[in-house]
Amino acid sequence: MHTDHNTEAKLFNRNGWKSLGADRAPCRCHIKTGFFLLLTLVFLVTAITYVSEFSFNAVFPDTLSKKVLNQIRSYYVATEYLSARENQTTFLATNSVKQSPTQTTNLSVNHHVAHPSNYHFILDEPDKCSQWDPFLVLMVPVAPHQLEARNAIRSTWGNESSVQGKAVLTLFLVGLTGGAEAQQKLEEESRQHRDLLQSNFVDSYFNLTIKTMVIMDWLATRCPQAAYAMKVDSDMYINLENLMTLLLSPNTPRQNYITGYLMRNRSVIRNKKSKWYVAEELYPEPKYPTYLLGMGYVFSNDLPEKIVEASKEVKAFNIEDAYVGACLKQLGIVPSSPPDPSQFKAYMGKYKRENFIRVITTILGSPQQLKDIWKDVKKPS
Ligand SMILES: *[C@@H]1O[C@H](CO)[C@@H](O)[C@H](O)[C@H]1NC(C)=O
Ligand SMILES: *[C@@H]1O[C@H](CO)[C@@H](O)[C@H](O)[C@H]1NC(C)=O
Ligand SMILES: *[C@@H]1O[C@H](CO)[C@@H](O)[C@H](O)[C@H]1NC(C)=O
Ligand SMILES: *[C@@H]1O[C@H](CO)[C@@H](O)[C@H](O)[C@H]1NC(C)=O
Ligand SMILES: CC(=O)N[C@H]1CO[C@H](CO)[C@@H](O)[C@@H]1O
Repeated sequence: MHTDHNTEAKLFNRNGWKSLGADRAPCRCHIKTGFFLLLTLVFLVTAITYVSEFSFNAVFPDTLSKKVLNQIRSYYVATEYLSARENQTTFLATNSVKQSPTQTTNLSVNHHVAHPSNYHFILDEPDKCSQWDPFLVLMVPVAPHQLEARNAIRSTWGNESSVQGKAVLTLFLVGLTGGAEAQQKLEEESRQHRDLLQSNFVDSYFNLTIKTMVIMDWLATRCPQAAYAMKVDSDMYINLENLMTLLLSPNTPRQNYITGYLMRNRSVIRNKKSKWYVAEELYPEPKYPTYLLGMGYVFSNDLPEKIVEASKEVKAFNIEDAYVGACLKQLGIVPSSPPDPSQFKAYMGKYKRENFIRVITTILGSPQQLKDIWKDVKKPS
């Protein structure tokens, strides 16, 4: 989800959207400018409509699909949006988290801000995996207030406890809530569903790298028995049958395996206005190593422990999926392309049932859409 930086940055750099009118003479050109803008808009809408009939991945791998994906994502993260620029310093400081003496973590370990040793669980399900013995664990990072998204998942793919005879477990990870009342509600929800994990970092868009590393820590320490895990965002559709078929295939490695939507040769965004801006102090190289788009990536469950360990050597930055990519590079593990890359789709375009029957995962627009599509896909044909 942090990936469309390229396109967006370019668009902003060239003042394509924002200051078109301002750049072009402050004269009588208003009408002309307006007309030009309108034309651009009409063209874009037409292009989007046209392309959405096809596979976005195939037609516009790096430009328009990314922009659209971006827009879908923006709805979700808008409320959590924080000025990345002003908050880069958080990730620069090592040991920026004040340790309380009552904390269970090892106080002598002072890693960078994203290392999970800095945090502890407030809500935990430490026995869930020994009780459930899952083959696959779906780990969903979500903001505390996104109850609707959690409930949509609970009534769809999160409610599939067994797929092709293999146990599947879905858990949500949140950070700190804003206040006591929200915390109380969350604890109630936890008692009711027993599927919430909460860690004591500030829950924000900027802090998604911390969230991901805490997910890896939970898998490594509370669920080593699982064979595979998936980090999957709360606005995703998952076809568990297809995912299970991939995981049970004799060609799928049981170790050092990670797959999803591959991001190759991606530039780091240095435009300070971008949401995906990363300072050179945090990440000096101009390109990210190959990584998997954060919307949903699947991995053999030996990796979480290795990633947490490697992350001690990899300075934190705020692009969670690229950060995991940097840890994989440190480990010398190369992300795998899925047997059918079109099964990990950023954007599906216009709803077609047969596409959702074929795919493994794709981004949706709303929790309601997940419920609607789920119902439609599950109905006997
Ligand atoms: C805490 O971490 C230090 C340094 O990594 C290690 O030497 C020590 O054994 C750890 N203590 C505990 C209780 O885990
Ligand atoms: C989950 O599925 C079971 C049937 O398998 C159903 O009884 C239950 O209501 C479902 N839970 C939700 C939250 O939809
Ligand atoms: C990220 O989390 C850390 C640890 O809770 C916190 O100190 C920091 O303020 C957070 N940053 C943002 C931007 O939320
Ligand atoms: C990587 O991207 C750069 C432009 O940013 C391009 O010049 C180069 O050819 C690309 N390399 C590969 C292997 O695609
Ligand atoms: C501009 C901005 O959003 N700054 C945020 C940086 O992070 C702190 C928490 O560490 C927030 O309180 C600020 O609002």
